[in-house]
Amino acid sequence: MMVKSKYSHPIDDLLRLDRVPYTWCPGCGIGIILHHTLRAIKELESEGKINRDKILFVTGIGCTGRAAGLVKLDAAHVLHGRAIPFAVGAMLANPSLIPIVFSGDGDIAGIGGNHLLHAARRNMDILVIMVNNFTYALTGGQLAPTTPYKVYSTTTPYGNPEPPIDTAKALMALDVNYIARWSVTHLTKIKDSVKYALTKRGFRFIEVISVCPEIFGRHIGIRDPYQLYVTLRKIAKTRIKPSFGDIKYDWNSEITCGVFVDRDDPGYFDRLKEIGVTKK
Ligand SMILES: Cc1ncc(C[n+]2csc(CCOP(=O)(O)OP(=O)(O)O)c2C)c(N)n1
Ligand code: SF4
Repeated sequence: MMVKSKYSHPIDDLLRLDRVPYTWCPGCGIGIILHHTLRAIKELESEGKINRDKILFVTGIGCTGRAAGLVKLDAAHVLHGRAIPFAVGAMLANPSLIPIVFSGDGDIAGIGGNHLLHAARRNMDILVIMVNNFTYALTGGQLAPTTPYKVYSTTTPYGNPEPPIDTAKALMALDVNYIARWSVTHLTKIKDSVKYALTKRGFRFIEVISVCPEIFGRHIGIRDPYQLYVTLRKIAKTRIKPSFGDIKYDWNSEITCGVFVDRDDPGYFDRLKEIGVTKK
């Protein structure tokens, strides 16, 4: 049932208001990240740099994945871990599309990790926004490859014995055009970064550290959303052009944020033209 509101919001026209109230828990960071992603689209549109009808918004499965059903854009809510290959396939069929993959850390770096790796290796012309809440939230808090060392999860009741993957840092080994990491406390940075990345070619990866008070917060003993934001604000340190060695992914000390890579190498479609598969 549509909930009518007397209030309007600048991104209302990019949202399916008939889906309100959304199912995200109070204090969840995903809505904030989605909001700033949509604001980036809106600003680019008002500057005449993007046509929303060309955007293909793809999510996998998870709390983050629910975003596909909430946006008023061409959107696809696909199999768990398969948002990247879906976006790539759609783009290969119609290169005029602007694919945005918006999904969780489990979806992108866990089950979809192999797709991530190879889309990055190809410098494929897509933007991937990975919402990292350190857990498989939708399914109740199992261990993700991104879960910090020693932290409780429902599948590691004695604490996580595995070192986590720093996804953004790992992608630096491949020649992609853009890698940035922010936290959900960096509102303008998220918006500006998405805006900038959408104007670039090649593979672009933005990780946003989110807060999940319901699952991850409970697992680390911080249920209060406000306290989680305060804690994250202290840990998420922005550094200007950090070197590989400077980048940290440690919940107990620092999760380095900032732009890690920004280059303009030929993307996959440029290389198709270069070898004569498609017209110049
Ligand atoms: C092939 C397959 N395996 C497992 C699942 C169960 N499953 C649904 S969502 C999910 C993990 C979600 O975690 P993440 O991608 O990090 O998203 P979040 O819910 O944290 O936003 C899993 C394992 C599934 N739907 N499909
Ligand atoms: S379980 Fe966590 S990630 Fe999922 S909606 Fe609730 S707070 Fe957000």
